[in-house]
Amino acid sequence: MMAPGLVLKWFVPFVVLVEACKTSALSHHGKEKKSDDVSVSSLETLVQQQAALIQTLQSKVTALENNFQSQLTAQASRISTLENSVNNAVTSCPDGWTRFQSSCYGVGDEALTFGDAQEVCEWFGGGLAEVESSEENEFIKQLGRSGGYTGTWLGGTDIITEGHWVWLSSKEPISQGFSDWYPGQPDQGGGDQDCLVAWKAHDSYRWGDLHCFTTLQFICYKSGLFFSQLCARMKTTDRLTGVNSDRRETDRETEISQGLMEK
Ligand SMILES: [Ca+2]
Ligand SMILES: [Ca+2]
Repeated sequence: MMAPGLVLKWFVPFVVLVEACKTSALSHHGKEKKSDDVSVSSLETLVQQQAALIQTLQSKVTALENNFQSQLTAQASRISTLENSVNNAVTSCPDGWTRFQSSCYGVGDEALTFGDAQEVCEWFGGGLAEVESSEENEFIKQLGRSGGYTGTWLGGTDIITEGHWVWLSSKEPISQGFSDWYPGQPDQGGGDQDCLVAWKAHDSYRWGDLHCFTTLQFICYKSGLFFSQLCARMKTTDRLTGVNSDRRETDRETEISQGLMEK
């Protein structure tokens, strides 16, 4: 049996050693926990930084989109202005016709049936006016008001299929685009009202249907003389600038263009 003194001699250091190990273990565990806390904190910081970066990028993308949209709008406006300028510069109408945008409008002052009116418009390379926009409609109404006519024929009919109104030249349904029917029209009033009229009594020339053999004044429409006028201007410019021998090739190109246009 071990002597008590010897027991104490070995037991006390053993207890001290065990306690030291416990302390060491706790200390090590604390370091791990601290290390985990640092990692989580770093990740949170990183996530916050990334979120801020995404927000910054989104703001830049939005700014770019707005800038692009405003530039697009500005360019569209410039193109529209340019188109109008070109149309104004090169569109000309026959004497007695009135230009609106790139088209010409002639008022038939003599009262004719719808069919005769269309035929007269065709003599001039056009047809009865077909309305595509409220602006054009207002322009045409004004032509009627200027003459004080009871009504003016326009180029629409449902003579082939009752109720199916189409434009004469395009054969497109009137219902697919702009229209200005007076309330209650078309009404086939009295039967067989198959031709389109801008009627004075309809709130100052809103549309109605009417018997095609009624005789009325009429509005003709034809395209502006864009290409022929443009070619004439090119030739005039050449004459004015005295460009002849130095531009034989260009003249040749002009001749080819004219040839193509005449076909
Ligand atoms: Ca009808
Ligand atoms: Ca009617």
